[in-house]
Amino acid sequence: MNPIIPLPVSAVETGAAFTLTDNTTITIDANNDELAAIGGYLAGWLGAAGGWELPVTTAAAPRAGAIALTLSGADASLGAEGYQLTVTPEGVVIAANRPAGLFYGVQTLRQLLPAELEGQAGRSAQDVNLADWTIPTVVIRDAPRFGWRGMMLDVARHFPAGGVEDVKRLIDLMALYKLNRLHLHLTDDQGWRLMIESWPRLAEVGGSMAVDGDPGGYFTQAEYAGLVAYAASRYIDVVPEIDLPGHTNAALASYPELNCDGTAPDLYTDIGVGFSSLCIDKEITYQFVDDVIREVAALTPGPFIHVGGDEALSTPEADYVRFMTRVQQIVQAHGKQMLAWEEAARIELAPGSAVQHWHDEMAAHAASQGAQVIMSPAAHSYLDMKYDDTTALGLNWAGNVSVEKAYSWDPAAVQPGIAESAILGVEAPLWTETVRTLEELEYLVFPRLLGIAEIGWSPAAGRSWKEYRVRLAGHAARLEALGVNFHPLVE
Ligand code: TNX
Repeated sequence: MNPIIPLPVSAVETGAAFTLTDNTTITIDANNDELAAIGGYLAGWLGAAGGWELPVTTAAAPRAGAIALTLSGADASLGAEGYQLTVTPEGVVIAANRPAGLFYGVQTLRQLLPAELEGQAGRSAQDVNLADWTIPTVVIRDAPRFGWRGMMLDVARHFPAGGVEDVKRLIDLMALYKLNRLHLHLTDDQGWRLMIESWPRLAEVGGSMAVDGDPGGYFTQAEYAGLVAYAASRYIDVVPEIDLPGHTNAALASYPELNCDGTAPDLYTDIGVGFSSLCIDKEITYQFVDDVIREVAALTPGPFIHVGGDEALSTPEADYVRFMTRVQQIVQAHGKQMLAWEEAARIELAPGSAVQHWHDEMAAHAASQGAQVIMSPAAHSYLDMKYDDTTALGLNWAGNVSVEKAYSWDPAAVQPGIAESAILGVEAPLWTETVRTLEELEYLVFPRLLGIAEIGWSPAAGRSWKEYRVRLAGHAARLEALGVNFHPLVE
């Protein structure tokens, strides 16, 4: 059997094989548009890989020779994202309680098929070699350890060179490894990357440049809504971040009235942090925050709005607490829950607010207040750290993060005072101070993101680098077929 990442909870091979043929059909439960969409996604993947068309039909019961996707018959204990995948000589049945589970079962089926079938759009039926389509019979039962399995992309320091298409490619790659949250760091000192209709200069002026004076860019609201919908079709929630009250030079440069002295600073193209702050005593600051959060909330189906709160080194402590407390109220007034970097644990967190751990003990303080925590320890999960001293790209303030180091940690053990019950899940951030192109982005993200995906999904017991590195090596051909520019999988 091909190596599966993330490792399933259990997989028992049963000693025979199933071969897809041009008679294979995909069957789904009747009257369910979401299942029709997942069936179409699978048919599209198989079609691209084999140059054939598999019909998607509805069926009351699994049919011989079919790949059945059904919401009947799954164990309730598998929850909302779990699935059972049963391959027999007669066919494949994927059963789940919710459509998300079927989507993940489809990703596992995809990994069971040969890696060379990835990225084959344009093949014709004559190229199909039936031997390529044989998979061992197996019974897989699988469900995630954590509900939040994310990656963060900083589109502020550098805006993706290929715009929304680059982000969609990343979304597709995340889906293959069962990740379900894409946190977009939309604003920072060097750029504001989402059009806010009530404050258009944020994007027009604040989005016009990037680090080193590189080209800027921003998402229109229509483009952003399109990304949210595309991600949703891959069971990924987009989590928007508007970084406040520091990391705001791009906003301050766009509107002089947001500055305490009424004077707009120049756009900033260096990579220092901690020098900018919104003007905490001006009422227009809160009008600005309210307008931005209202527009962002309207674009966000999920429950959380991330409001940054990190490295506000030029905002006095008392001002920070007053400001973030008010921001928390504004987020709630727009029907959302506040998410912020762990520095925000300095305020009294409201029920439902959550923080993101990255470098110190503040998240433990949030947990002691009853808040949920997302684990992004820089020394293990920061995708912008160099792999080793020879890596040309990236930073190293948190040390080098080898492929092994990105895999070898546990969310419930890495930081004292944060119990498993307080942990929503894991997220790997890619800050883009040094990242200009999709190729560079992929080099830093892959393969470390696969390890983060496994930490978020697979049971802690039994995970080991020694075993994982072999499975990871087995994914080189798949990433190659997908055209991913990855760092060597195992050093
Ligand atoms: C720290 S992590 C930051 C970012 C930088 C990053 C570079 C965090 C909340 N703040 O502003 O981009 O380091 O690694």
